[in-house]
Amino acid sequence: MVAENPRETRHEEIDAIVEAKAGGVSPVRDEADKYTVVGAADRSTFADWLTPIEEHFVCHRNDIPDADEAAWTVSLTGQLEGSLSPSAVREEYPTVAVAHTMECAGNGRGQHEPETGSVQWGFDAAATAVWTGAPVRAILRDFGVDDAEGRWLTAVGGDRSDGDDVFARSIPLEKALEDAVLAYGMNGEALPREHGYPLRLIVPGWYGVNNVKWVEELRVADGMVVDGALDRPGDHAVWQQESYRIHPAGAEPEECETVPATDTWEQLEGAVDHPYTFDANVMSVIGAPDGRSAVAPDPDGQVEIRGVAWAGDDAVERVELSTDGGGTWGDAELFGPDYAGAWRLFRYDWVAEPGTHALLSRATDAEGRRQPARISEPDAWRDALEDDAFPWNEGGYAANAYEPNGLTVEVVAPEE
Ligand SMILES: Nc1nc2c(c(=O)[nH]1)N[C@H]1C(S)=C(S)[C@@H](COP(=O)(O)O)O[C@H]1N2
Ligand SMILES: [Mo]
Repeated sequence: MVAENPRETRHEEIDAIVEAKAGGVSPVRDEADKYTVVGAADRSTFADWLTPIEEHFVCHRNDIPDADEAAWTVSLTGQLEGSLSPSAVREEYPTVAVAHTMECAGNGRGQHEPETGSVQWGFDAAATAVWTGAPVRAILRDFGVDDAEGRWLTAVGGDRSDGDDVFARSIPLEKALEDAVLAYGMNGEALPREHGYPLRLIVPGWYGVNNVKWVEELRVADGMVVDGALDRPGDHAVWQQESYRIHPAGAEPEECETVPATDTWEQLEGAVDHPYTFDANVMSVIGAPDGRSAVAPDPDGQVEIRGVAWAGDDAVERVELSTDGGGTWGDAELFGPDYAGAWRLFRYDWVAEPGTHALLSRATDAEGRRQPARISEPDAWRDALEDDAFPWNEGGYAANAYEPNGLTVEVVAPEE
């Protein structure tokens, strides 16, 4: 495919990130060759709870700002007044660590048929890191905000677009006060440039796009960002009101200042016409075996299947495993760390006969919502949900169907 406006800086950035991450990730380009993205290189990322920085996917639109911590400031605007330096964030507020499963809202986009454009992710744009920073609650309280009162927090990134749009995202103030963090550390290390140095917002359990990198403005207002809301040039609401909304082909979502429900699934079920991608939908991925080489069962004839399951800021209730392509299912065991907003590990002891087997996992969240089997045809929209399908949508967002994430495994005779 020939790109119209390939940006050479993209390639240099991708190459540098891939090199720095030493094989843990591989590049995924979009058709316009405009976006820097890299995703997990293989399934092994989904066999462990903590994702090393080297295996954590990277997704953003514009060139990474050449940030200097000493010169960086965060403007506080709207109903806030003042500014913050990275050293003030570090020194004047408590330090907390939060576990967060970051999933790009476009994860699974490449599973849509027909294709939906942009980056064709499989299941590779998900990862769990422990982020260190100051609770947004502590900062906002210091600036006089105690109550959510239906208000919204907008974070603006310091990355400059090659057009005139501003990377701004809004979340309900209630969520921001509950557990959001203005982060400066990742897995115990200084925040890497490509992950948002010097400061990024972390919104536990919410899709990647809400986790604004290179934060240079925080704004409290009565509504979410709409065009013209910010005191700066450019288009302010592209990433909140146009992109990252779930809608059928040809629909043009209206700008909203507020919505009756923020849970993404609840919006999809009908609460909002063209849902916003806020908290992540229930998902699971098998990490081992990885399907790349044949597996030999242990002397008891067993193979351990292991993976991760998440459900945004809801809890994972159950993970089921099928080793016969969905004909029969058994319950996997959930184990390991259990933090709101982060994935759970699951394991399943499989008595594996030699031969070829189709493995599938499907998770159910605490609200009783189970991953649908497949992505629907383009014309089904919400009706798809009743048919065990995820609605095909034009941006390819929030897909959580389990069949496309399955794998085929070759089992050989047990080890003696
Ligand atoms: N400023 C800014 N923040 C951003 C983005 C961006 O383009 N600009 N991309 C978002 C998207 S779409 C995702 S999926 C996550 C990815 O975070 P990561 O690169 O640390 O994995 O960052 C989000 N934050
Ligand atoms: Mo994303």
